[in-house]
Parts: sequence; structure tokens; C-alpha cells
Amino acid sequence: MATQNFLSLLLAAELKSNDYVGFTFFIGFMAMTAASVFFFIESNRVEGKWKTSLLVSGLITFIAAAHYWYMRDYWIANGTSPTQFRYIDWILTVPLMCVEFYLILKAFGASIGLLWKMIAYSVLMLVAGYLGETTFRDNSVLWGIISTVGYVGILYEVWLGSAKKLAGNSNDPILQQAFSTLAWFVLVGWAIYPIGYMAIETDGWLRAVLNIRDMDLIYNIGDAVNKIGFGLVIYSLAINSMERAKGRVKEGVM
Ligand SMILES: *C/C=C(C)/C=C/C=C(C)/C=C/C1=C(C)CCCC1(C)C
Repeated sequence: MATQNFLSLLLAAELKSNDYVGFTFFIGFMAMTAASVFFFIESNRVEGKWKTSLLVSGLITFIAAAHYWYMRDYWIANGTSPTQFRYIDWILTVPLMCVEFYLILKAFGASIGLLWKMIAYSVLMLVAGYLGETTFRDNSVLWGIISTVGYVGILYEVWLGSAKKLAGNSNDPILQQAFSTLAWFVLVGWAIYPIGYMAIETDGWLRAVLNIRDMDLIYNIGDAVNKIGFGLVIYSLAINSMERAKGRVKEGVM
């Protein structure tokens, strides 16, 4: 009898055949793990400063893999959003993405002040988002707007502010190309998240299009695109710059 109870407890935490959100937690975990192995191994192959950039790419997907491991279990056990794990992951990985911007612009004069400014915007964005999803859920619209202020701050730096200017002045077409792809990730790829957040408002005007379960689906897709895709852009920047240094790629040709 006791065994049977124990078994049914285990079985309660099963991945149902129609739990598509659950699928994305499992796929997310495996994709982040595979990407980490790739970035870590490749960081040994590249030279000099690129080692650090690829190591950071690997850390971003590795930290995400660890949290997806927990989020998967949490989701199949409870069927609700693993909000704490989600935001713990983001508060570590988003600042590391700011570090990636800093590392690629450092040779062209990026200051540590720029890095801290971008990290401060990220923290504002994520703390406000967390409060809107948890403690102040009744005021989620207000907290979503406060969070968006942080997001717009990051967008400003990357599209118009000093990060943009440093890339523009670098005179390095390979860097400029990669920087502009990363800027598009921040503008389009990151915009996926506020759409997921809006699924909280299931009684509101979005009821017809979004359901609360869509939030995790949208966040999981956003994470895969942004963390792995962002890392791959850094990776190709490293490879292209090294090839050019060896004289195999002509200036201006990608
Ligand atoms: C790897 C994780 C990444 C790149 C996470 C990015 C998260 C955001 C850009 C979140 C933004 C939000 C808003 C702009 C408003 C609503 C609340 C958030 C936190 C979902």
C-alpha cells in the first residue's frame, strides 16, 4: 500500500503528452546544456581575448541549463510558473549579456562605467518585473511599465548611446556587423519577454490572444533564441576576427 502511494506520487509528476509548455522546459534544458558544451570546448580553440567572450557565452547557457533543470521539475510537479527560478536565472544571465557587450567593445574604448550602467538598467528591469509577477501582482501593469524603463535604458545604450558610438567609431566591419545583430537581438528578441508578461493579465484586453500558460511558453522560446543565438553571434565574431587576423578574410568581407 505504502509503495503504491509512493508510486502514485511519483507518477503525479509525469510529463503529460499534451503538456506542450512542459516540453519546452525539457527542450530548453537540453538545448542550453548542449550549447554550453559547445561554447566551453570552442573557447579552448579560439585565441586571446576571444577565450573570455566564449567562456561568458558558455556561462550564460550553463547557468540557464541549471535553472531549466529545476524549472522542468517544478513545472511537472506543480503545473505553475517557476517564477523564482526564472528570475534568479535572469538576474545572473542578463548582466552577463551586458558583460559580452563590454568585452567586445573594450578594445575600442568601452569604459567600466558603461558596463555598470547597463547592469543597473538590467537590475531595475528584472526586479520590477519580479515584483509585478509576485508581491504586487494586482499592480502588474504599473510594475511592467517601471520594468520597461530599464529595458528602454538598455535599448538606448545599444541603439543610440555610447555602446552604439563605440561600435560605430571602431572602424572594424566585422565588429560592426556582429554588434548590429546583437542590437537586433535586444530590440526584437528581448521584446518577446514583455509579451509573455502580458499573459498575466488574463482577464484584461489580452484574454482573447493570451492565456496564463502562454507566459512560460513565451519565456522559454525567448530564452532559447536569446541565450543560444546571442552566444552564436559572439562565436562567429570571434572566428571571423581570427580568420581575418590570419589574412584569410579580406578586409570588409564577412
Ligand atoms: C536570458 C534572459 C533574458 C535575455 C531575459 C530578458 C528579459 C527581459 C527583457 C524582460 C523584460 C520585461 C519587461 C520589459 C517588462 C515586463 C517584465 C519583464 C521582466 C518580463
